[in-house]
Amino acid sequence: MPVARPDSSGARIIAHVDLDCFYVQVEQRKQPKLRGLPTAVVQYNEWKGGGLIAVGYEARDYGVKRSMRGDEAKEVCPQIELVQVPVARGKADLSSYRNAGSEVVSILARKGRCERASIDEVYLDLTDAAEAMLAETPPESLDEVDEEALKSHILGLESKDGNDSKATVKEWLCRCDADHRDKLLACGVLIVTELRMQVLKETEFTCSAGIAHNKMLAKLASGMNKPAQQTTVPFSSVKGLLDSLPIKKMKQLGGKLGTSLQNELGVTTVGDLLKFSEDKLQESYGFNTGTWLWNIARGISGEEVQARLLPKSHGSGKSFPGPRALKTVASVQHWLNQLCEELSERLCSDLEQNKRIAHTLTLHASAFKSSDSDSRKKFPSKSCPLRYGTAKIQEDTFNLFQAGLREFLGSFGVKTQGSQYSGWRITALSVSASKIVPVLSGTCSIMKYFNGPDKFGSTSEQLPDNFIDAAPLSPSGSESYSTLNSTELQNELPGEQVWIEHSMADLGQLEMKANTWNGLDPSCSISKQTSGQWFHSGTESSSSLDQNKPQNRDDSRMRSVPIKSNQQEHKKSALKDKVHSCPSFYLQ
Ligand code: TTP
Repeated sequence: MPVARPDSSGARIIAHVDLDCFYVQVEQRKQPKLRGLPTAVVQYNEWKGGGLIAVGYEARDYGVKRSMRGDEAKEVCPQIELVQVPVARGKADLSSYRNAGSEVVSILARKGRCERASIDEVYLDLTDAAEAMLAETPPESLDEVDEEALKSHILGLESKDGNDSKATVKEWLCRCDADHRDKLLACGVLIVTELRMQVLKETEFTCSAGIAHNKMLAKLASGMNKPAQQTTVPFSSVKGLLDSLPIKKMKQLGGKLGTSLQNELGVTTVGDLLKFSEDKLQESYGFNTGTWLWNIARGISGEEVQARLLPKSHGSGKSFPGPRALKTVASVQHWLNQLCEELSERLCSDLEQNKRIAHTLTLHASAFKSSDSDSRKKFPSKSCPLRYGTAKIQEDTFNLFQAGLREFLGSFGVKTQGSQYSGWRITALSVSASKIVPVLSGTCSIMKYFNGPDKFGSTSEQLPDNFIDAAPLSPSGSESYSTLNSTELQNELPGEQVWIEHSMADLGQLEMKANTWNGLDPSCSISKQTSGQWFHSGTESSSSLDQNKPQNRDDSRMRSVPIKSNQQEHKKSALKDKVHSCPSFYLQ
């Protein structure tokens, strides 16, 4: 539900930067011979040449669209180059795109507070940089303005007769009689131009940008002129922009709320909302949403740019449409293991590079029963505390799946074990890790992470506001953003939490000392840091049990232990298991 936030006092300069046909650019950088050719990226899949997920601008000129299959694209553009998304573990491997996005973020973050909003989108708060420029080198003092800045689009600015548009833009940028807001915006235009040029120089990627006084307007503007262009929204042009903007184009109004506004209030454009009083909107949609609607009709939005360079969660998912739906527990377990391997790898690299740890593991699935009267019943999402180590994640995820399946089936009473057809089908699976926080320096008890006062919610280990700025940028930064189409899921979805017994009853007593540590998890290989705070885990443990295999001795013991009845008996072995699953970074 949208929430109205008061517009911050004073003019802010916010930019929204969006990479152009992002996956295509990444593939073209890998294969420079594709540059300038009509190109699209397809999801691996033999059916009709796979689904297009990114279409280059040259291909768009031929009428190729993202909704097409590869075969269809070839019909409208026979010379199109179709590049397959990299595949790992039988599913799309997006790591090269994530890494490429991180490269861009690290450049953009140099000029102001930076929020990574998706795999290829960033918000920047450039207010301080713009204020500084205005104080030191105001645009009106410049003899020359960068050619690229002169290509900017300034909404509401008409080219005067006899003047080319660059001259008009220059005049607007360098006006000395402009009000403070527009002067700051002009500085924002110059700063964003510079950043975009720097991105091009360092990464070879082009991007488009919107520059405005708030996030909402900046986002609207960034998509107006693509590729490789930027659009600015002066305060005086806000009304004109919103008056004609179809209501469904506005962020958060593309769904049910937008439909209701159309059907109930006869609203077709954002500007139409101006006809309604705040009271009326509140009466129809509740206090918060009513105020939010009243504000957006006027271009008011106080939403802050969050300092966030790293993802809030990691996820790995896959869908199994139509005949590929999974029908047996064994096949589900196979795919869960693949997804968990990927998730575990990403968690380890986040830990290694950013010193962050995730607390919650969540499983989501889509399913249906083949002979079901209650076909709308959803497969419940399930969560539990996250234990590090691939085998542990696989084990816990499988347990979550079984808990979900039992609930999903209810009294349906179908067979859930074995490899036989069981009367249910799974059409999508995804596993995610959330509640990611920095590893506290000086932490020497693993209980902080495994059995703290609140395993999920009200932990005191909240992400500090300035954490992102202080943390090194993840070159493998992975996203919880919904960047994928329906074939590959990558979501952060809150799910119901389920507690899995982990035989952790008395681990709280454990004080682990670095010098006694030798049961390290091979699934996280942490490089030794010069500070001496980190330990190499991979080689030291290579001769111990392979914890990547769910069948290993520790894991099967964990699975077979009835925690409550045999707690004392198994305390020691469970403790050992936990120690084995604990990455070395908890120690110092
Ligand atoms: P977008 O930013 O939506 O699109 P784009 O960058 O390809 O093109 P544009 O220049 O119009 O912004 O998506 C970013 C990347 O996310 C895109 O290159 C591929 C991926 N993606 C999917 O995998 N599936 C999807 O359904 C969408 C919309 C994007």
